[in-house]
Amino acid sequence: MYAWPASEVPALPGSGRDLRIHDTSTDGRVTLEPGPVARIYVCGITPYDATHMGHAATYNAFDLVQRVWLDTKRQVQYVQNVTDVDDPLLERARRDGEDWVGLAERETALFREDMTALRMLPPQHYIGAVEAIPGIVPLVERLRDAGAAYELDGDVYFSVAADPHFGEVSRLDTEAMRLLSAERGGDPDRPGKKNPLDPILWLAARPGEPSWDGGTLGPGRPGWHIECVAIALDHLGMGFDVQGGGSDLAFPHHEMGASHAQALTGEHPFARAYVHAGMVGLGGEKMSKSKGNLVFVSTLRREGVDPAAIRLALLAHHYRSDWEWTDAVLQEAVERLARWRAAVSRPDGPPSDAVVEEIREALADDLDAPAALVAVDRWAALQQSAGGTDEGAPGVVSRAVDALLGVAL
Ligand code: 5CA
Ligand code: ZN
Repeated sequence: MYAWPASEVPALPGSGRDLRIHDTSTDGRVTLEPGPVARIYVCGITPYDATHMGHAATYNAFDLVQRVWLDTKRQVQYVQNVTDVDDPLLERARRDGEDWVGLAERETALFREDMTALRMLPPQHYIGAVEAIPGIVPLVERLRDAGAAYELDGDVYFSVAADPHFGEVSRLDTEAMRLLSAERGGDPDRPGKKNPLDPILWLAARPGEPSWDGGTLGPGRPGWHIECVAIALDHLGMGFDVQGGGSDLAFPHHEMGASHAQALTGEHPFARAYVHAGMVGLGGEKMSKSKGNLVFVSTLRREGVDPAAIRLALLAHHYRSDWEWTDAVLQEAVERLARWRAAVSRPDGPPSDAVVEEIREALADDLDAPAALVAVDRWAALQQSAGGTDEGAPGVVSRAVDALLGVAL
C-alpha cells in the first residue's frame, strides 16, 4: 500500500541524544542503541471507523520516537500495517450492509489524510494484512511442521508452549491473560485447544466470509498476531529496536507476536523494546470504536480546528499516561499555539540554544513531550515580556518545534 506524504523535517544545529524509553517487558527504562538505521514497527489501524484521539495520541508517541532518532542523524526504517481484514471490520461491514473492501479503503484513506494533517511522518513500508497473506501462509506452515501449531476443526492454532519466553512481554499471570484474551479477540473457552490462551494463526474459510488460498492450510484467512509478525520479519527482521502500540496491545497482541516470531526463528528477542502508549478516554471510558465514545480527528478538522492545535493537545500529555479528551484540553492547545506563533513571528528574540537543548533532553527522556512544551512556553513568555536581540532565534525555535514535535508554527 502507499502511505502518505512526508512533511519536511528541518535541519537543526548540533545533534540530539539517544533515546531512553520505557520497555514493558522489563518494566523499566532502556537506552536504545540502534545502528545507523533504527528499526521500528508500529501496529496500524483496523480501518472500520475514523481516526479518533486515542489513535492519534498513540501515533504521535511513535512519531516522536522517529523524530528523536532522525535528530541523532540516523535513518529510520519504520513499518506500519493496516489490519484490512479481521473480525471487527467484517462485523461492521455486515452491520452496515457495506462491502468490507470499500469500508477498509475509505477509512484507510481518511487515516492517511489525518496523519498528513497532523504532520506524522509516514512509514517506509505501509502494508495491508490482505497483501501480506502470501507471506503469512508459509510461516504458519512452518510453525505447524515444527510442532508449534496444531489444527482444530480446520483452524490452525499457535501453541504458546512452543516459546520458552512466552509471557515475558506483558509479564501477566495466567488468570489475567485469560481474561484479556477473552476481551481482546481470543477464544479461551473454545473446547479442544491445548492451552486456552493459544491464539489462532489461520481461520478456515467460513460461509459468507472472504478467504484466500492457504496452500496446505486450505482456504481461509490469517489470524491477527501472525499478520504483524510476517510484516515485521519481512521488512525489519528479528531484534528490531521498537515494537509500538497502545497499552491494550501488550497482551495478547504483542505477547503472541513475540512468541510466534521466537518460535519461528529460534531467536530472541523479537523486539528490543516493547513500548506502549496510555489510553485516551472520553466521559470516563477508554475511547473505542466498539463503545462509540469517540472524538474524530477528521471531525475537528472539518470544524476548522487547526491540526497543529490538535497535535499540541496530544503533546501536552505524557505518552504513557491515560488521560481524558475534553474541550478544555483543546482550548488550552489553541491558546498555546497562538502564543507560540506570536513569539516566533518576530525577527529576533531570546537566545534559542537552551530551548532547543531542553526540547532534545525532554524527548530523549522517555519522550517527555509535556516538559518540551514547558521549555517552549518559557521561551515564548520571555519573548513576550522582555524580547531579545538574538537575530534568527525565533526561526531556530520554530524549526526545532517542527523537527522535534511535528508542529508547524
Ligand atoms: N490493527 C490493530 C493493531 S495490529 C489495532 O489495534 N487497530 S486499532 O485501530 O484498534 O488501534 C490502532 C492503535 O490505536 C493501536 O496501537 C491501539 O492500541 C491504539 N488505540 C486504540 N484506542 C486507543 C485509545 N483510546 N487511546 C490510545 N490508543 C488507542
Ligand atoms: Zn499489530
